[in-house]
Amino acid sequence: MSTEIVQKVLAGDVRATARLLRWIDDGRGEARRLLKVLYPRTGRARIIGITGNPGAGKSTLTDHLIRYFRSRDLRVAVVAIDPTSPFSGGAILGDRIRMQEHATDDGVFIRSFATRGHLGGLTSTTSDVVHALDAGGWQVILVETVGVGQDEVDVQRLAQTTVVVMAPGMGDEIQAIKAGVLEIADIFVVNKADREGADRTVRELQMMLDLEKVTQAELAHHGPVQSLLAAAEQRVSPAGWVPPVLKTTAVRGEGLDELCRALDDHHQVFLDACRDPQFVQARLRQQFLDVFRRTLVARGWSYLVHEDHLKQIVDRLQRGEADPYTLAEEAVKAVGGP
Ligand SMILES: Nc1nc2c(ncn2[C@@H]2O[C@H](COP(=O)(O)OP(=O)(O)O)[C@@H](O)[C@H]2O)c(=O)[nH]1
Ligand SMILES: [Mg+2]
Repeated sequence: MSTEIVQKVLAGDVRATARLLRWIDDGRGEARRLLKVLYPRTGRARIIGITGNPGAGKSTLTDHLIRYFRSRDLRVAVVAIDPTSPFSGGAILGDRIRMQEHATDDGVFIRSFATRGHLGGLTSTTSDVVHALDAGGWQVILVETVGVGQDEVDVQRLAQTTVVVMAPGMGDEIQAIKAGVLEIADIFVVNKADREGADRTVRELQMMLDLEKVTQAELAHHGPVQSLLAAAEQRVSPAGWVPPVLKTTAVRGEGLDELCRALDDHHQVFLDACRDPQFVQARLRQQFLDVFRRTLVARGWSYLVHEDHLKQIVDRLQRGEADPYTLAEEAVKAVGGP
């Protein structure tokens, strides 16, 4: 049964792919088994992240990008992680009608997922979704996320190129620093250039980018675990790329040529960087740490809910028999696993 779905996913079968993505999203063990089989077929897709606050214009831009890549005859998949996305039916009618243009094109695959927040640290499975699509031969994968949560930042680390979309007068600028989006952006887009304040937002961004360079240079000295965590947090991106700040008016298709050119330029820089084995190793290490962290947390959590383990621990705490540090270490030892 599972070999059949694997074959279908590899052949780009839309229904089988949709089923696998649902399994991934539901966190079914079966999905992980299939991902293991699919993994050797990954690594071919061009993965582009598009992140920014709700309403910034991500989906409108994505719509143009789909058309751009389709005009080059590439198979395009869109993964939207955004409860307000038109793909999930949460937006105004006009957007949804516009998206239907792609519904009849079998070279386009669009799926949306709701953000789930940080349920017990079980972070998003979006990278698994991307891997499945990559194995299925989708040549361009556009991942639209709302760039505020850790989940989203995690996803964008997987992307080869990340576009951060902002709109003037939305308070995006402050948000940007908070969510660390400056660090993940390869290209900044100030959309809604038809609105007042676009030039000011561009200027402010440019100033913040200059500041960022300074703070990065003075990153502190850490112990080995902190260094590992810091490395896991940091996005691996090609050295020497200076993120451009572009202006677009997505509703009118203005500035899109420049955006597409910047995407292609960055893609080339990324491909060049991949000729350096150390760069590839850094990316692989990061991908592993992501899977490792999720495996660890999932194992730990299922141990706690299994056979009332958590209750037993809390009972012992309540009776004053042990401290939480010792109990946590004992629990970790017990988790072990095959
Ligand atoms: N004025 C103006 N509105 C835009 C522009 N781009 C998108 N919008 C509108 O802004 C709203 C949100 O766009 P959407 O693409 O759904 O944003 P998302 O939430 O970031 O995906 C929609 O009503 C769009 O039509 C633009 O360049 N100028
Ligand atoms: Mg959207």
